[in-house]
Amino acid sequence: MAVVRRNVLTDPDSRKAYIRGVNLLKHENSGLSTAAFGIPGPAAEVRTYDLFVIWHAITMSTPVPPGGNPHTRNGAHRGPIFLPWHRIMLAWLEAHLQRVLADPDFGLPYWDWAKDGTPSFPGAPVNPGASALWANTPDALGGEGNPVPGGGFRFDPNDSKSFRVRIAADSSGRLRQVPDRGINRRFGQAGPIGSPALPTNADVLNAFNTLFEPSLATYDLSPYDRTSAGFRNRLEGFTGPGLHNQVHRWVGGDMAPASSPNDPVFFLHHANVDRIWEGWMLVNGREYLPDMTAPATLLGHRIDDPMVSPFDPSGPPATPRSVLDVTGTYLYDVAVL
Ligand SMILES: [Cu+2]
Repeated sequence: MAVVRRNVLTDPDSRKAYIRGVNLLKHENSGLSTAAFGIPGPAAEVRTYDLFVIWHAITMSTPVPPGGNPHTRNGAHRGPIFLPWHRIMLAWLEAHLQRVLADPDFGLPYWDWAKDGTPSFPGAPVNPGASALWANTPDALGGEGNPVPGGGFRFDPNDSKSFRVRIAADSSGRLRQVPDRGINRRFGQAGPIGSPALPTNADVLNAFNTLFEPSLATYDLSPYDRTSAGFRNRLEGFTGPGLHNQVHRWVGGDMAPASSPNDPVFFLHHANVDRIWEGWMLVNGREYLPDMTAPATLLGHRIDDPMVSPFDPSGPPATPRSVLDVTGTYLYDVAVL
């Protein structure tokens, strides 16, 4: 039976369960150490939740092809693999949450950020930071600040079970152990790494408007990198208004660098990105490009390629094709269109 992924703003039960589960995974030793991942400093136990931070940062700094520039294309971003790679990442986290919550029916909730970015009537003021998502109460994510002052992931130096960031990427993307600290958020900053606004409902709908932009009917296009036309890059945000990238920039702080899964809103954000991709496939078919006739320089991004840096080497090799239809595993309560 497929689990249902629900709207985190309107489903307090899934929100509370998510907060509880993430805190459990933050406190659970994975059995792996920082040394196993080449992270400098004395070997320290890696918590299960922090494995996701490490996988993300390492894959993001792995160029495709090898020797290339990870800012042009890497093992998880700036290419067609972006959506399948994050789909698998979310499925792994969801499975771990189901385990620690002892609830096989738990579905990862999603954050419909465009709802918070859209005025309730034309010309009305928009204040996404006032969304109930960011309340400083234990059943919400806490607001902005360094560290965030409250919420279910508040850092308490005197409580070893409280949420704490232990590993983070430096400005060059390399992972470092950091003294235990809380999450940092800076909403709506201007400038090149910030964004004063969230995407709007119109921005999301326009990503489906193939009359306006015919390439949006195609999943991805050559050269399959950060310069491509097509739907994937529109949703990733290097073309058009910025969708996925813009949300990272609007939240700011720990959501900006390669270690962005340090902020648990990462997974709620990416569940919504995944929901938009699912909506695109419902309209345009479960189509993926490139196929295996593409050159080997795209290894890791072609439809039957195992992904670069798989999450769990003991699991079956994940390929884009294997995650195009996940309707037997999970469904969204509301389709995006
Ligand atoms: Cu990512």
